[in-house]
Formats: sequence, structure tokens, C-alpha cells
Amino acid sequence: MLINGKWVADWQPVQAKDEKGGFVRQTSSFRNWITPDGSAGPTGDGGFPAEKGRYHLYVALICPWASRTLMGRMLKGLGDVISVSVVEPELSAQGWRFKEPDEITGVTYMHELYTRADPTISGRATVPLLWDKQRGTIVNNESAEILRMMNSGFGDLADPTHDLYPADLREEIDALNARIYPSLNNGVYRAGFATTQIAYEEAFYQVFGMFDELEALLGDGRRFLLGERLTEADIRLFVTLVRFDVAYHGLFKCNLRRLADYSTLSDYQARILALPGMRETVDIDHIKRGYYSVKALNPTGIVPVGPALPATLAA
Ligand SMILES: N[C@@H](CCC(=O)N[C@@H](CS)C(=O)NCC(=O)O)C(=O)O
Repeated sequence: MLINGKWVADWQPVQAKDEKGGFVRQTSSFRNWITPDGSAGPTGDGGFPAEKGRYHLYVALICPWASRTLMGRMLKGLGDVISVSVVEPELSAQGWRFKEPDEITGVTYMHELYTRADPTISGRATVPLLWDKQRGTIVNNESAEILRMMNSGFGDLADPTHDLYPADLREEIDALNARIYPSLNNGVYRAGFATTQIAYEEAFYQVFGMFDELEALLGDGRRFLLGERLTEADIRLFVTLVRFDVAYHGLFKCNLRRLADYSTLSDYQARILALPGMRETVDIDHIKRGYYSVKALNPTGIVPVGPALPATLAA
């Protein structure tokens, strides 16, 4: 991680721990918003107006949080508006690394972008990161906010087909996000990176409790979590589902059931994958290699061959 703008020690997966040995994720530090007219958003400073070709998204394809933003970019038709760079799937001793020096900035490691934006920054150099090419700085590194910017920050540059955060569903979306994030999206990480049996088991049962609940919710025949419309709640759930059998079931010891054992959730995953542009945001090879390269959890670095995947996901 970075301390006062310097990279210190080798990369370690475990961030902070709570008193029970539970995994605690760092809060994101850059919180500015792109808006149609450049006015300030709900947090941070203004000065980031929507413009074609000005902003660049840095992602890792193993990362569920980064994948949220990639999905939002495709669903909102922003593929030509926001350019993208993908880092290598394996974390190096200095964290995320580019295969070739980054085309936009020339850097080799993600942490160099953080220190360009703030030379005395302390913290982890995470993806996703939304970069302003014009000002040479970070707009935002919080995926939940970047996803919302994709939905409404780009005004007429975006495709209005999907409103991922419609006014009449906001309360329900927020309520669902607030339950799915701790129990499932971050729940699998809490299970995988727990350092005590009790913290692991607590997270484990929350993961499967939420799976059971969602299987029942979708069991009434609705297409998406909140009915017929796809919303950001679906995007946020999908990124965890699509990694589940490949990474979390084995590496994170979330092995009571596979996603494939939940037929309704599996159909739901396939429905989202079939939407235009979605399959391109999922890279099973990066996901497997990335997660299984975490030495603390898999010292030999051996990447499993299985599991067999549904046709929608098989390469
Ligand atoms: N709050 C952030 C979390 C992002 C995050 O934790 N990304 C992970 C990858 S999945 C990361 O970059 N980790 C690198 C590190 O912790 O050093 C978000 O949702 O945008």
C-alpha cells in the first residue's frame, strides 16, 4: 500500500481486521462526480463536465467492483465516450500492474496514478479508477458512485434505454443494495479473508442466507430484482454471481452450494449475460487466474481446471 506517497511492503490481500478477525474494506478516497454541466455532485468538487473522450476507466477484470462500472458503461452506450485500460489479472508485489506501460499516462503500476493525483496519499491503490485525461487526475475511485455517474452524469452522450437508478425505485434499490453488499458482495470476501473460524462461519451463513432469499424473490417469475426493469441492483448482484462457482466456492470456502445449484438465480445470471455487451465484461480466465494468484490463500498458485461452466460462460 501507499504511505505518504511511497509504496511500502509487498502487496497483501488482507486490509484491516475487526476485533473478531473479520475483513474490513478500505473506504474510497476520491469522490468527485462527472455531471452534464460540470457542477459538483453529491460529494467532492466540481469541474468534471461530461465530454466525449476526456475520461478513462482503469479496471481489473477479476474485480467485481470494477466490473460494475464496465457493465454500466456498456449498458449506457458509453463505449465510445469513456476509454478503458485493463490491468494484469495477477497482483504483483506492487499491486495492480499494466502489461505494457499505460498508453494514457505511461505508468507501470496503478499506485503511480494515485500518487500523480495526490503525491502524499496513504492507502491502497484500488480499481476501478476513473481518470480525467485533461486534468491528469483521479475523478473517483468508488465503484458505486462511478456506476451512478455512468447512469446520469453523461447527459445526452448516454443511451437512455436503461435507467439504472430510476426515481421511483431509488428507495427499494438502496434498501436492497444495503442488504446484498454486506451479506453477499462483500460477504464472500469476509468468508475468504477471515482470520478466525467464527468470522468465517458468520460470513458463510450470511452468503447462503442471502442466496436463499434471492432465489425465492426471483421465484415469482420477475425478470430482474425489482420487476421488469434492469437496475443497478442487478448489476451489483450479477458481478458476484458470475464469480461464484469459479472463485468464491473454492478459494473463499463458500462451498455449501454452487450457484449452479440455484436454478432461478442461474437463469437470472444467463438473462443478464444475454443483454448486449454484457458477455464482453466477463473474463473467466482473468477471474480464475487473478483470484487463485492470491498467495495468502493459495500458496502454490495452482489454478483449478474446473468447474464446468454453463454454455453462456464457457469460452
Ligand atoms: N470501494 C471500492 C473497492 C474496490 C476494491 O476493493 N478493489 C480491489 C479489487 S477487487 C482492489 O483494487 N484491491 C487492491 C488492493 O486492495 O490493494 C470500490 O467499490 O470501488
